[in-house]
Amino acid sequence: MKTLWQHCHVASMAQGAYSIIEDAAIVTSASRIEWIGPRQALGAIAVEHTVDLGGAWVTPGLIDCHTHTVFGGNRSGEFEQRLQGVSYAEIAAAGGGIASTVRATRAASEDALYASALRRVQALMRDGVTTLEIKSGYGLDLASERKLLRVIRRLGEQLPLTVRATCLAAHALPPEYAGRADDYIEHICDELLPALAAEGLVDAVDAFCEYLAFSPAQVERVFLTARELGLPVKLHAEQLSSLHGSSLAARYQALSADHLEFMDEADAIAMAEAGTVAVLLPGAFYFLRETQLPPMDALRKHGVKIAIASDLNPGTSPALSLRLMLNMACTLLRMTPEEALAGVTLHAATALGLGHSHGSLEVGKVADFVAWDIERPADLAYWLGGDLHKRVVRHGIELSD
Ligand code: DI6
Ligand code: FE
Repeated sequence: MKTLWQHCHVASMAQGAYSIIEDAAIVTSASRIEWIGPRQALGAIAVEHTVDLGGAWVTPGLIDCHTHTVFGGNRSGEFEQRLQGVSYAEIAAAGGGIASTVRATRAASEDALYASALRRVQALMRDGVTTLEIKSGYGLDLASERKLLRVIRRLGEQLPLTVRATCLAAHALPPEYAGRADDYIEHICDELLPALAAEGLVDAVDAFCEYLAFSPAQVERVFLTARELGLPVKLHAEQLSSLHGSSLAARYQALSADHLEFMDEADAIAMAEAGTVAVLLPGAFYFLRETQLPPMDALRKHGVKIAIASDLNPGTSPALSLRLMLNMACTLLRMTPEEALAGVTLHAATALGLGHSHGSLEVGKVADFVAWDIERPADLAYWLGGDLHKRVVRHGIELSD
């Protein structure tokens, strides 16, 4: 089916800039963009449908490239405790933190995990998200990680949404491996990852490189296994301290290194050379009341592509709005609204290995876009959450509200 979408302005985000086309037209053919440009340059064309977008601003569908959306329970009780002065270390020593989410996740059925994640995914979709990455990492054993990845696959099958599944088995040390981190890494490399990859449940492999999680040497073993399995890698790096995980990620041509508050200029140079995207997570920065900013000047100076994501997770970023993250990227990380929008479109697509097909509105790419009832593109980073009036098109088909 061929459709002409007109009476709109476009911020195509080609090359990661607004690339504005005023009074634009878009022609979609089945799920792809066949033509895009100024309306008066289109000429006569035979289409089956014409849609009047009422003067809306059209952007690519938003892409949330780093989330932990599937988990059991939540940690609002810990949030209350922390506000009363109980420290993270005390909460963790009492069995809280990631360990409590792992317990709740292991105990939950696949259907219960699906139902709770569905609500969160629907919240993200109300913000114009059409592509979503979701990590496992709260199961930490083969059966439980499989359960999470199956829920992630099911979300992608049931919803009008492109979902990428990342295996984050190396997120934390499960209790049955206490004091034996190397043995757990060996289990991931020898059994868990090969099995889940063979089942077609994994699109990419991630790990948490941190003094309270896994060392660069342990992460490297996971990366080598991913390479043998033909899977791309990503890394949680430099969130709380500088272990140069981001440089390690670059050495393995990682799609992205994420968090990065404590990275340095040498890490930025390594990432730029490898084309590894910097995924910044302003929700976690805010929720942890972090004061160390990622080195924005070094990232810009060396031309590292910067993506923004929600990091939606129960411990450090219970963020249900990607547009709110745009605002925080501007207010907290000092990004411009244009950089922030590129961070949830083209650069987020690249961080998922989808830069060739998603993330900008160009001929041949998928027709995933949002027509926003706004005055100018910066409005997307300006409003603090809320439900902006919009129409969402995925694969050339308008979704009902
Ligand atoms: N970094 C984070 O901020 C989260 N995971 C990670 O690797 C924390 C996850 C949690 O506390 O549940
Ligand atoms: Fe994360």
